[in-house]
Amino acid sequence: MKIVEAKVIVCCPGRNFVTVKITTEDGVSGLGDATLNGRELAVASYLSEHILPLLKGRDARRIEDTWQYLYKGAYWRRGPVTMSAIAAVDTALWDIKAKTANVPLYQLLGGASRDAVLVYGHASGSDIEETVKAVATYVQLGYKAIRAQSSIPGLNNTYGVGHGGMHYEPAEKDAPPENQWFTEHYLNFVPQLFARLRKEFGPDLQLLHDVHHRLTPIEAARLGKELEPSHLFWLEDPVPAELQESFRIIRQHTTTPLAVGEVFNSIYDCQTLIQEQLIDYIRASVVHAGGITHLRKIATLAEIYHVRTGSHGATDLSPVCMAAALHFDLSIHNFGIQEYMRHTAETDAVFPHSYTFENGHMHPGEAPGLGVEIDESLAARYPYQRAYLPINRKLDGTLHSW
Ligand code: KDG
Ligand code: MG
Repeated sequence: MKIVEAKVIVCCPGRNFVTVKITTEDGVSGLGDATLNGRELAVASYLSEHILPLLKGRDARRIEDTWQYLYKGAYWRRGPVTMSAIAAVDTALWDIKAKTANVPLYQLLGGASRDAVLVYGHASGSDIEETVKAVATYVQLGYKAIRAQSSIPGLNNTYGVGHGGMHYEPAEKDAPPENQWFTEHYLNFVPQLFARLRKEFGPDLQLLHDVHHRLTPIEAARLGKELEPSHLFWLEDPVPAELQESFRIIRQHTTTPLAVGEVFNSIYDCQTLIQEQLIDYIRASVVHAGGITHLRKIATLAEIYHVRTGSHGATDLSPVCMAAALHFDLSIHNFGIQEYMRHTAETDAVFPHSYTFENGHMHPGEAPGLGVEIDESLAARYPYQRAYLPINRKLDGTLHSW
């Protein structure tokens, strides 16, 4: 089954998305997401200049071999640009394989391990009481798990706080917005927020929080310890994780479960974290961690060490990635939770899909393949717009992790 066409589609229905579309000689097409927020055109160019010309004439059925060909064949390994590009091709080939077999992708991945996939939504507010109201809105919508973020008193802008409504996109046009950071304010505030949320919503609601890489290991240890009475589902990205060993310090001090991995692109980024059981949830995603083929290997390693998955699912991951993630989540045994940030109506119109949300859970649907398509003529009406993620500075001006 030869590949006859492979192209990259860049569009901006509210935010930028990079999509690969591969078509075979018998007219079956598959899609893959290659979006890397703030660096979209680097991946688009890697695909169109270096990868897509290699695909024509290849057998679309040879998914593992194509993955190895693109990974080992480049000589230069890993990295978010390379791995997102490989991921998109890999996802499109899985889509084609499942469409050809006339089954939803999860059936090829071993079938359903559960009825539906637990997801968490994002609630945020400008202070504690507004965040309580935002969490209540998600509870009313049926969510069983909710991430809570709040503005920090005294800081002009804080990661994770939306501008009202359910859609949040931190990237802004033309130049990176600037956030402010002061660790002591943050560390004093967050335990108060979660104590209030527990008091309001009781013990059953699953509560999550994203530190977004902004603490040192010993600061993260303090936060984890102080959050223990609030029984978080997880504390995410407590420190930047280039240094995997730094999690040993956090782990020695707290029983708050830890999640990490949304910026990882390879199994080698989380090998120590998993094998030393330094984390509880691995958040690597289909799009940034080499596609279904590579993410399955990460999940299998994690399963041996009692680490569960919790894939990244922010709005910069397109509906194509969301669909792929849901098939993956439904099928693997050590699934934990899936992040679900709703896309805007414009995005959903460009990417019609069969996945659904009900009662705090999602299902990928029963359409053959991924169950998501792209309306190319609608996509063409939304051309690419350069946008940058924010940067973060301490109050004295020092650049800090965002
Ligand atoms: O592009 C960056 C976002 O995907 C990231 O900031 C979102 O941390 C994030 C999350 O947990 O969804
Ligand atoms: Mg995060």
